[in-house]
Amino acid sequence: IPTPSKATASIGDQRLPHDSGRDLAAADLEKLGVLYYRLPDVSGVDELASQRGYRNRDEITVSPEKMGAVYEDKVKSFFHEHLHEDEEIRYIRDGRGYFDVRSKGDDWVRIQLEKDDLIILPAGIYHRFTTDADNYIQAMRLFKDEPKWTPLNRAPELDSNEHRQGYVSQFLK
Ligand code: KMT
Ligand code: NI
Repeated sequence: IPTPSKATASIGDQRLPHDSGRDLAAADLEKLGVLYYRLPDVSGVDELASQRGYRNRDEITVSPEKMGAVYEDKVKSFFHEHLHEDEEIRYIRDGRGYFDVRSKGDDWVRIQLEKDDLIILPAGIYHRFTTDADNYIQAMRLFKDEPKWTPLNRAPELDSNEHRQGYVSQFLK
């Protein structure tokens, strides 16, 4: 399946495409433990959620209209490289944005997402998020009971974090 995925440069405006011209397939993402689905019908999300034991969901709109003065700070904080100790599942309902994940060689891989795209980032993967130049995305966030979405910013100390170690041993060896 061709995915709307591109690699990215590490410099310049985070909201520009940084398109390397090298397309990725869903299989390339799978090797990094990242799952990508195109789900035009919300029933596909319901099915996936029940299979994986996700009973809760909410929606977030990231835009200057919705967030007001804190928008720019929020977007900067989402773009700080981090990991989580739980998976992160996002289902895009409107607008567009980019999730960047680290490749095996520690390069950034940019994943462009739009309405009806669903992405699952495994626990322990280093990543970041940004809106694009349109400054608007609406996303459904799926979670179990108490989501552990605290971003742990990239740091050498995290090499000994059990969730990081689990990710590295499963996907980066
Ligand atoms: C995240 O985890 O970075 C976010 O929730 C960003 C907004 S959802 C597209
Ligand atoms: Ni995150």
